[in-house]
Amino acid sequence: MMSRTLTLCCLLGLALPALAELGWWRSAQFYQIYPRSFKDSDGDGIGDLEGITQQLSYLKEIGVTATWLSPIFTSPMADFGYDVADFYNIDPMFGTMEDFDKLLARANQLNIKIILDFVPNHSSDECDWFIRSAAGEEEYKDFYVWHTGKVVNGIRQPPTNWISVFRGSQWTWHEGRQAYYLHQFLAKQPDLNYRNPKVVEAMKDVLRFWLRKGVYGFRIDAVPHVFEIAPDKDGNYPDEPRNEYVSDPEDYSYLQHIYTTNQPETIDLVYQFREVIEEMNAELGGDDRVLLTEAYAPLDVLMQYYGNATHNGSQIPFNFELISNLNINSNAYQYSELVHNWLDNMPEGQSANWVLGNHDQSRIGSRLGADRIDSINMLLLTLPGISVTYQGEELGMTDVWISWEDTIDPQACQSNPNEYERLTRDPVRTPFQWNDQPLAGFTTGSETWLPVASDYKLVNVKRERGIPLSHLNIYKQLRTLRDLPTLKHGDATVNAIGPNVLAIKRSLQGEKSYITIINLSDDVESVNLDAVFAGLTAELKYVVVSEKSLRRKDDVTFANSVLLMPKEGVVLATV
Ligand SMILES: *[C@@H]1O[C@H](CO)[C@@H](O)[C@H](O)[C@H]1NC(C)=O
Ligand SMILES: *[C@@H]1O[C@H](CO)[C@@H](O)[C@H](O)[C@H]1NC(C)=O
Ligand SMILES: *[C@@H]1O[C@H](CO)[C@@H](O)[C@H](O)[C@H]1NC(C)=O
Ligand SMILES: CC(=O)N[C@H]1CO[C@H](CO)[C@@H](O)[C@@H]1O
Ligand SMILES: [Ca+2]
Ligand SMILES: [Ca+2]
Repeated sequence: MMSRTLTLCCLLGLALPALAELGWWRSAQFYQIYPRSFKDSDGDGIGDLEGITQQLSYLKEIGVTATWLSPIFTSPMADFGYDVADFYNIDPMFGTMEDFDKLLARANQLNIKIILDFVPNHSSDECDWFIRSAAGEEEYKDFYVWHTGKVVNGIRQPPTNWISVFRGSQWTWHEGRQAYYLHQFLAKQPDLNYRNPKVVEAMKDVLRFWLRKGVYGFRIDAVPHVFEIAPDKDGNYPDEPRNEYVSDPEDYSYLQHIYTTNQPETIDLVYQFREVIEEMNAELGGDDRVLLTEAYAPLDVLMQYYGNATHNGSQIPFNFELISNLNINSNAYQYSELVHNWLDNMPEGQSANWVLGNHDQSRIGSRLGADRIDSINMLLLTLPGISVTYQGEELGMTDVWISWEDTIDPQACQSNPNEYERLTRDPVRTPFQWNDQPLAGFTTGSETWLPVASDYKLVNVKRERGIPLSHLNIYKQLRTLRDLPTLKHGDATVNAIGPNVLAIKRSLQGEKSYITIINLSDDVESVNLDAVFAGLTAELKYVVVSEKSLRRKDDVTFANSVLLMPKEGVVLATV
């Protein structure tokens, strides 16, 4: 039948029905791979592209729709790849362009979409553009932000008091050009000048290049830092005001960053990047391509990233409400409020997204409590919209303590032995734990770039596959639920039931309702769900339980008295 229809279509010269899946991302499962730490294929102790290709089937196993890779571009690695020297090439540490093509081909076979990390704010100082700019070449001389500084009492000083995210002045003197250049991060990361239209066009070309190769979009890094305030008519910039409560003049928090972050032009740049995405959708056809934006910004600014009346923006402005504001002592009212902050303020027709872990933040188990890992994954995967999981959170990996001597994260290394633990991101970037072999099966070599967690014999993919209620298997069960129409398209009602219990109801006309309830506390109490949610059946069935549960999957309970163990989370369904 099928083939006859096809033949007929062809005979009549009709277009085949579109196979493109528009809006695939609206309820997708995104997974962040930190390539240095995912899988090492050649024994040098550093993860690489071939390693990722080998393990893509694992992503399929846990139901990942799309994976975004932290930077893999040519880089001197002063900031682990967030200092790009060639936006058009792969760093040899990770492999070759051929390896990348193989990764894309394998991902296509498995129907997993590859998203790249795009670092627009700056390049490496070893980037050809910077070298030409520093040399004053006409085409490139305004590719970066240069200023000759000011002279006070006969002494040359940087043009402003601006402080780098990684401590110290944002301005570094360049002998060759005889001027200061701006860098919001390391001196090895000069900021590109987005007030130069040539820079904007050059970066759009970078996007086009990778989209034509077959990636499905970008996660755009550190968007709020892209623009600084425009210089005045004399080419000068204003100083930023102080934060009186901070005394260390080298520390980023010493100043209020009103002129170097979240400038209004940023939003428009995101809209322009989205136009490139649409232009490429039209050129290449097939499934939608997406923009994910990383911005730690006020909620009203984040909502503008989605778009306005006349322009579309980022489909996925990362929602950091939960990651930034929850801590181990947060109560259910706070959880509920943070969830509502996004759902209630999001523009109509957009999709919510939920981020609870990434390469810059302490692990979920370390931040919110190891005994809440399953509950937090239940929250992440049953809230409406897009979920984003950082590698290893599905296994319940926790922070690895690393001494000052062994610390390599530049954000921490630029501080001191007393401060580094607050700043270091090494503990969340340790090698992925595949099995109980030496070095957790991450490498065949004898050492790794960061130490492997000492708990790897207990926390690893191989072992957790064999334990019915392991973190991994609960994660997989939750993933399966997400294919149900109720979880894909249903409404969500989120409520705190007292300070200790958070409840989420998902419902859809004509379908079963699903209720996630999480006990954040250490006390036992029973809840009456009928008092919180309308339209439940008298009895509810357990759909996902955790290792803390006394109940089994498919057991039933009365909706008006559901008992939860300390820190237990479960998913129930109407019958
Ligand atoms: C929407 O964004 C565009 C592009 O940045 C801007 O020109 C326009 O004024 C905005 N419209 C509204 C209603 O804010
Ligand atoms: C935004 O994107 C949607 C979906 O692709 C499209 O229907 C709509 O026309 C776009 N809106 C604007 C203002 O471009
Ligand atoms: C949550 O656990 C605490 C501590 O064991 C207990 O007092 C409380 O009753 C539990 N909550 C529910 C809804 O079961
Ligand atoms: C939030 C943040 O700062 N993210 C990235 C921004 O860019 C710097 C420098 O490239 C990275 O180190 C951060 O991870
Ligand atoms: Ca390697
Ligand atoms: Ca900038």
